Amino acid sequence: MMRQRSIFTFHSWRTNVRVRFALADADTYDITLETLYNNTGPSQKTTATKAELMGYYKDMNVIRRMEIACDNEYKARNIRGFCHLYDGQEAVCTGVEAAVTRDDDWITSYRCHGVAYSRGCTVEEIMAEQFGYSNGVVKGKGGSMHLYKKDSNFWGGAAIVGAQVPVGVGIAFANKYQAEEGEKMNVSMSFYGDGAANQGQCWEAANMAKLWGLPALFVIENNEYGMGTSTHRSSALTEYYQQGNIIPGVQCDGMDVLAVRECFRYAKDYAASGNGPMFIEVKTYRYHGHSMSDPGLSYRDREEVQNVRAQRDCIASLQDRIVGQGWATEEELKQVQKDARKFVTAEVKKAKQGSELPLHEIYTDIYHKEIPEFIRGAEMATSAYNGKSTM
Ligand SMILES: Cc1ncc(C[n+]2csc(CCOP(=O)(O)OP(=O)(O)O)c2C)c(N)n1
Ligand SMILES: [Mg+2]
Repeated sequence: MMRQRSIFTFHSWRTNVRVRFALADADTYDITLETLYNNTGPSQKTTATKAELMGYYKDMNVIRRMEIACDNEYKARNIRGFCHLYDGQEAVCTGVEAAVTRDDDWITSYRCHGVAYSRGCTVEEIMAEQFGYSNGVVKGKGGSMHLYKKDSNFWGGAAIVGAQVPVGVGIAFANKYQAEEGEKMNVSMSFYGDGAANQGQCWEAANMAKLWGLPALFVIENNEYGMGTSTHRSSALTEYYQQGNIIPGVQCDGMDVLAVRECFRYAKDYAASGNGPMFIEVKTYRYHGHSMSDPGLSYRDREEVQNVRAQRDCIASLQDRIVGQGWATEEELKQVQKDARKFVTAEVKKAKQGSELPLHEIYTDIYHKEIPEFIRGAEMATSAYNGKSTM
């Protein structure tokens, strides 16, 4: 296994200085981070305990197995509709969750399974949601793209590209509005893709966030493609963390869970302390095609994917660190992988024991003061007038 060095890059337009900071080699976890602004930037070391690393390793394996289970269930036609998988990107959600608290808000795109797991949704709930069953995280009413967990301040799962970004900034506004004077604020993190990053609504939201000094993090998960379009074909600027103009930006290696964690510890503190927003670019990669209907090989070749798997994979590089440190043997880590697989299989089984909600449930969970008279379903059989089927 090739060892990767992890890079933090901080960019300040004010000083127009770009500094690259290398994490120390994989078997030590100290990182040296220097100034971003006014010599007050992240100058710290990081240490990770065995328990932390083993925890991240387990979680990342569970997410990967869960995504493989989604793939299988989709192909078996037990999951229908849109389904976007997150394998390859596991270090992002795992590292972020390790850095922030659940009082901080998180909103993301349709590629939301990993985030939902990190925010505390069970695998059973995530799978059942995709089966359309009532034991799903939102009772089977949302599906793959609309996972939520209100009690962990996880606000979805948005299917419209970029739509979550202004909503996330609205949440940041609420956080500032409701915060006690002088106290640290909860931050609101809007995650979006490289394909969304040049949308007008993202720029507008960033402008407002800066203008009003909101505790907002603009987090671009750069997995190199928006559907089948590579970043180089769609974006004049491919270093997305520089998009903020006068908003500072941070770039981190999204295939390194510790780099993600440190990056978000820093960014959270920056935004929570009243310094305003920050742009973050997390450099990651997705192994699957864009969605289940995309084999993912017409715009990139097999070799590219294989190279990322061989050289940058987030689970393999963490494994390398743990073994290098002598905290576990390869056999022990293989056992963790086996356990994750067994666990996910059992959760899928539990999920399958669920069932669909009755039809009248389409009248509930609607953001409307009174029960509406008419509900239009996908077809006549699922539409209803005054509670009665129109068929
Ligand atoms: C407003 C809008 N335009 C187009 C689409 C179709 N669409 C769905 S995903 C996607 C690509 C987005 O890519 P990116 O932001 O990089 O996210 P990723 O899928 O890589 O996570 C597009 C164009 C959509 N859902 N919404
Ligand atoms: Mg993308």
